[in-house]
Amino acid sequence: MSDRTNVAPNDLGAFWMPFTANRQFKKNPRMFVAADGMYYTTADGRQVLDGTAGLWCCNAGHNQPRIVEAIANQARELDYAPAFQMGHPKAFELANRLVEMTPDGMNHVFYTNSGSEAVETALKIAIAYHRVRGEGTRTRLIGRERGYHGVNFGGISVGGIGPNRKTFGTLLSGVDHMPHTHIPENVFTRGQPEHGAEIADELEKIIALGDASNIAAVIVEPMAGSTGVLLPPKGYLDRLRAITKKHGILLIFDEVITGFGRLGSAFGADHYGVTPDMMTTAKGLTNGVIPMGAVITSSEIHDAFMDGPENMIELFHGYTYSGNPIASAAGLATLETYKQDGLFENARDLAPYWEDALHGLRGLPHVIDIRNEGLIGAVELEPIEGAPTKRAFQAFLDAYDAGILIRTTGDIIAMSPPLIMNKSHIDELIGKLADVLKNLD
Ligand code: PXG
Repeated sequence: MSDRTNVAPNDLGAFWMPFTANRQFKKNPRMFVAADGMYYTTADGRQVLDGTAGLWCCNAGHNQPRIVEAIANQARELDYAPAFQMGHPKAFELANRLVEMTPDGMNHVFYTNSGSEAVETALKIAIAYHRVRGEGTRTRLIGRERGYHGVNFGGISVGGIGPNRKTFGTLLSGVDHMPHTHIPENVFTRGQPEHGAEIADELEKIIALGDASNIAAVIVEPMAGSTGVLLPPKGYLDRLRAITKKHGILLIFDEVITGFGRLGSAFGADHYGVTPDMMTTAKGLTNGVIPMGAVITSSEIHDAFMDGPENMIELFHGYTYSGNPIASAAGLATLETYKQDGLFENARDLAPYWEDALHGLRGLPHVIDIRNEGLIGAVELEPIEGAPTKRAFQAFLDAYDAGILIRTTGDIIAMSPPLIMNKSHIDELIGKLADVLKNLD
């Protein structure tokens, strides 16, 4: 077993790392060995400011005492309980807390272990929902170009990121994609862009072609994070809502990133004032500390399944770890922390300062766009000709050396710091990023 005095494993070969350039990483590994609050500690003893809340998930910062204690206590009290045909109190308590936070009418929670599983679950529920109501022809699913809905087969099928789909065969059949909302008119917009609400009308064309009677659901991220922070133009989500409602199509918001305060409200649905039929969540649900995801559905969807003989399973779906006790305890402590420490309010209060700091990077070399919303920021760099992604990846490496953690996707730098941050953290993060950009080839 390794401990803090043995932080450098002598063989990195066995672990096939996810979404990582394995050979490059293993030649020059970047290892974190501890974390507290806003900072990681590296294996060589440096402090690195977390500009990404891990992977958009540690919204309450690291080593949060309430969460750490809840996990330890739960492990001692009840480590695991079967998830099928048995229950334990904390899974129910967490579901109640979640539906209290979600928009009116979103009243039921189905647990998963990740955002990807939440997406698969929501897509399956959508198709099954129409079937139990006697509309079994509604099986088609509609996603969006540049959408990210995790990495399982349903998610990559409705997703719109080429490399995530390219090598994985036939995917799901019966899927269409709407166009993305990233248009040149909105460059350097602060917050939600003005132009592009009409892009939602493309959905009408897809419906006309496929017929509403064949379509189960539309899935979008309210704000597309992973693809490089693409914001919904003003009015766009309202139009999607109106069109889906008109045609009896379910609207799923994938809130895996936008959930739990990232935009300064509990969910993207609140932030943008549009209520979907289902929401997928994960990440900030447990502060990223223990894997857990959840699909939150309207009563209408849930109730449609509560039919037939009472001794029958209503939905043939679920995971060994659905509502796992330790994950549930972590979830409860996380939600309590958000509330007690006013973290969503902190995100909202800091957002203008964050926006100003970010847009102060305009004019630095290679910067071709800056986007922000809540405590999310993106800086898009001009790609090196013939070598896309290289410039941003170099920025990531330089930033790490300079003591800040950022993310890159393509040539876009994305940041999503923990919601516990303060103005001096913003100064440090953006100040160091400015130095990195000034010196970038
Ligand atoms: N939906 C959305 C909207 C996501 O952003 C998932 C589903 C999948 O969640 P899981 O828990 O299966 O990873 C995500 C995940 C990045 C980055 O750097 C983004 C994600 C994951 C890892 C890195 O942008 N999003």
